[in-house]
Amino acid sequence: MPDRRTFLRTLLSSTAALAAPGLWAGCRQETTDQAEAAPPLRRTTPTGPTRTVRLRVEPIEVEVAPGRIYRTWGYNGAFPGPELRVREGEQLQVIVENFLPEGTTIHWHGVPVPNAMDGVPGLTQDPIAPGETFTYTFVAAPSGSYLYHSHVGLQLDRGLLGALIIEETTPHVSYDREYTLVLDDFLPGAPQPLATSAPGRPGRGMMGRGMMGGMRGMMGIQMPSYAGSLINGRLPEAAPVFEVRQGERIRLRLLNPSGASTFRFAIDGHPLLVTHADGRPVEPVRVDNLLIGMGERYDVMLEATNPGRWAIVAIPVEGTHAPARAILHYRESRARGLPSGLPETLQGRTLTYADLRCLEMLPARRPDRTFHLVLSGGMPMAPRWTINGQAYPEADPLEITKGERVRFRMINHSMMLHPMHLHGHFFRVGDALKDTVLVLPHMGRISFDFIADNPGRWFFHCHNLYHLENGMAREVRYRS
Ligand SMILES: [Cu+2]
Repeated sequence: MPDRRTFLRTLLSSTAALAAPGLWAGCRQETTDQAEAAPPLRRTTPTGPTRTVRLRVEPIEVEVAPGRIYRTWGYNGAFPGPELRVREGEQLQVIVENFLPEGTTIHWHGVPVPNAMDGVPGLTQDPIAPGETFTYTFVAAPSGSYLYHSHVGLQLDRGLLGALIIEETTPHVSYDREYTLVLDDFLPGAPQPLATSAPGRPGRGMMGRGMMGGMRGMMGIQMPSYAGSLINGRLPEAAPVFEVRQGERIRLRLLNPSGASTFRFAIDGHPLLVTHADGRPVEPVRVDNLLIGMGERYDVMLEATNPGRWAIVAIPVEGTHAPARAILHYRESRARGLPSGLPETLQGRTLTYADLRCLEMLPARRPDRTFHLVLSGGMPMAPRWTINGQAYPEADPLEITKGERVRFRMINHSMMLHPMHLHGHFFRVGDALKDTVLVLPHMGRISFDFIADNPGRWFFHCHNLYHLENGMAREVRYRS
């Protein structure tokens, strides 16, 4: 039996391995027969034991840097919330107790759960009232790196977020050690809705930093007043240290549950071998850095072959808040302190969606239904963010029928990034399966297809919390 590293090499070097029955099927030339033979991504019957987790949602205090206390909300006293880790196929039962002064829900971002477990207030459930308890139950499948977070108002930007890891039974890549990196923007106070200001007059909640704030407001960029960026809840002054040994292969799970920040991520001295996008396995692709939007996840493999103490950075690409920093430290290294400067790998090759080749399938066929969706907003005096001119909840549902292949074609008429997220389904963008996709500003276009195989009332929205809160969302509704 070859070890997993040998298996990976075989996979990379041999197209025969890709075509082996029951192993992997390339996602570009599939037939309907092959699609039926592949294991379903969505599962309703558990193949493992039930795991029960209790989450207390409560006001907490956390130390984001030495002596810097952050009063916020969290799960089980922690920010980010505790990492939930289960095996693929297990039944996950999460008992949520609400100790907040207002209602809350939990959304299992990326997991195609049954509709009633999706945690969207007004669509799939009423908020869990203060003092009340609600139990979410679903099969933990398919494997992948996911998020859980509140879907009520701006609560996500108040610390109600965490990582949900569903471990593979048989990973397609081998590694010696793994770490989870939760990238976030740091808002010291309670989040406030953003008001769009008149030209030249920075408004409340805007990046009110003199001329720059006003300029950016005029240019259609609206951001909350973030005081920095975090990795695993820590500012650079308390940068987390990820220890490795020379020769090890490290799996990093990069998650971006932030309120309004797309990050450019890089590690000095080390390229990144991208192995999963939004939890779905891809043919490993080597890059120097990557962009990760709100709601997106990437798993990357790192070969620890360059001893030292290296900077890990996540730089916000919109807004003026400072980057997040962490440290990659080789046990053999005597270096101390926070590596200064920016990684040279920021200058190298950036991952694009065209680089991603999924190892799973969506049947190849023409769409049965296509929606053309124009994303707009950020204009002075017009605070709404819209899809085809409508702002949720005053917006028509996008109606689909079970069994259809549905195509969403999006164009971004605004000056900000929109990470568009579909609940309850994976979609195919290029040759990748994802659940969140960045639509670039200034007339950026992208389209994705999905199979309508999970009936219910599903949310489709921008994962920039402030765009969502100002209307950039639709219900995707199955006709009964
Ligand atoms: Cu947006």
